[in-house]
Amino acid sequence: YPEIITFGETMALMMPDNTKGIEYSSHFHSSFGGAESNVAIGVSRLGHRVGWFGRLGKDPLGQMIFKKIRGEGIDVSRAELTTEAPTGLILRQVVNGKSSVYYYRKGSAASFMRPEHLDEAYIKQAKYLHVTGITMALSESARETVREAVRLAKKHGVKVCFDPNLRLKLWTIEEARGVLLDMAAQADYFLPGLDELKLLYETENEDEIFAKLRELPGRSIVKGGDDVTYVVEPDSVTEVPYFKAETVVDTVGAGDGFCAGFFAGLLKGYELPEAVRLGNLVGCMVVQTEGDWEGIPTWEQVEAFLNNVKHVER
Ligand code: KDG
Repeated sequence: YPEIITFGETMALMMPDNTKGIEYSSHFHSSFGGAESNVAIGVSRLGHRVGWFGRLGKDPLGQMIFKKIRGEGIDVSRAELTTEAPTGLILRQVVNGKSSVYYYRKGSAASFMRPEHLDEAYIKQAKYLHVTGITMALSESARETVREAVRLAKKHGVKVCFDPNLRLKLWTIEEARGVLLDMAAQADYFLPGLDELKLLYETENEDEIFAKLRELPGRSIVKGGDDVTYVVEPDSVTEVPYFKAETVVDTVGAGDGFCAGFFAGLLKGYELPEAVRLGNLVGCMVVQTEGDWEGIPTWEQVEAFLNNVKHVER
């Protein structure tokens, strides 16, 4: 049985293999992406049992995603391929060093997710449930599904981890604010980025932000500080320094890599700052590779890095 369960929308991802932009490209690299499945891939590579579910279209893109997620050793027994609607698609380009995404996901299979799709017995046996604000932005029924999953988790003492993952291409800050802050107040671990908090709390003042976080019942782990991640507890704020990336190739997926490392740390029984340190390390490794999840290390690679084991070429 999975130690941690996550669910959400995973989309096919197409990206030009150059920097001319989508409009002028005829060759595309095909992959897939979704914040929750990125996290699941990370937790699995770091040596833990993880379940991911969501609805995919019963179409070639859905089949591709399903097989690849399963191929990462993730339990997909509750995922469903449906003829109800197609698999969502995301196009991404990097032009002049600026990364942009274009979504083709309105009316996708995942947006038809409903509370009835949840399996209480499955959620009940996990230690952690991970949900994100992206799912809450997809549709009213997907939002209700997140709320119901959290209710079930709480009923059974499963700890709730919530990453707001604010996506302003999916909803406005006015629509998102109340929904995300309400969920933050229910989480055992709230995992926002500092820039998201500035928008959610409508202030640039970090002391004010930390004061608000301290009022939440759970712990907050704040990503995206200048060179630290913050652990906010009722009576303290701890700074956990970043690892230095040699080269930054692609920052997308860094937050998901962080979450994966952090959850793996929790599952290994680490104290909070130590789990955050593992999150920082995984995030640092992800930004050095192109792609959302491709660069997430295995546990062996983490150990090799920490023990300064030299790479043997041949
Ligand atoms: O965190 C990376 C995700 O943003 C990416 O994989 C796609 O889930 C995604 C989204 O909705 O933007």
